[in-house]
Amino acid sequence: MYDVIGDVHGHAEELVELLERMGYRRHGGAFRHAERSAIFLGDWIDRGPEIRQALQVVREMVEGGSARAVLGNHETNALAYATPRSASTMPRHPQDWCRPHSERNASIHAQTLQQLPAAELAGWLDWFRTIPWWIDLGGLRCVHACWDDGAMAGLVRAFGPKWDATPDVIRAVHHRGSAEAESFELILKGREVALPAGVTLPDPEGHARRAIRARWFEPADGRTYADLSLPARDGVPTEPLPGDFVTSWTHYPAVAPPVIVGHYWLPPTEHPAPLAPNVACVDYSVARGGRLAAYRWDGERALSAERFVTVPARGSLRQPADSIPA
Ligand SMILES: [Mn+2]
Repeated sequence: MYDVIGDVHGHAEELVELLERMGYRRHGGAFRHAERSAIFLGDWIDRGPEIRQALQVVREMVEGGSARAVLGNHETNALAYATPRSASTMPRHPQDWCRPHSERNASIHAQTLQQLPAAELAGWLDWFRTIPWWIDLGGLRCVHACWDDGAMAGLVRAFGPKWDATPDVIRAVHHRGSAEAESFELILKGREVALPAGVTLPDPEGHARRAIRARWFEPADGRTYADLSLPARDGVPTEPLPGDFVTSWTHYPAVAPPVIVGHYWLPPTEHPAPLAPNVACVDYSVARGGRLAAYRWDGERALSAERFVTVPARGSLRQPADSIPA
């Protein structure tokens, strides 16, 4: 059975503590468990103090056969940051990269660029290329942000049943307005809801956002913006969602297999619970002084609050949330 581990963001010490708490021990060059294996949900890089060590723990387990992994948006962003928008001309401006080298994007990626020399980072990027964007085990589904059968089918049509995230694939999923870009955004970054005209909310870095992340596993009819906000937060309008939005909305069915995701920076708690009977999130914001979390899946169809394990961020006193570099 599987232990599904949320966003690590360079917090290797907490990752080792979590693995040890779940009975994993290092031998033969990787952490292993006698009866279980791990699934990592991506977002190993950026923000935290020990990015290299976090990557090493994950990669050793994947290569040693004691874990599987899916990519997070921070890894695909790192690939896009290093990929010229054009296959034939060298980038000359910040926007000539698939992920523009803007001040905001550079600051989000800064810890990775500082901690890993360029040649070393290139090696990690080549490894990221080989990692899938989702895993379907039949009874359990794992993806970084959102399970969407239509988006996944579209990517398979575009790239084949299994692909490496080559520079051409990265360019295709960053070609603005393309179906591939839309599908990629959906599964790696989640479904968003545009806020009413004129309304903005600050994102964690303080940038004004005109959309919120949405509970993609719930119906929208009769709901307000605040009802669909993931996580719930102050300032989200409590007015009903517009009719055209409601009619175009599709959601993950309640009868579909359980899905475990990371990505959502949920407010830390010692008592995590599933978001729905068939959806759980294991991102409890370790990189903002929260907790690193895992869900221990034993084949159940209805997910249970009792299956979460968390460890607190070690650096939470050293590094209060508002001092963490964006
Ligand atoms: Mn993420």
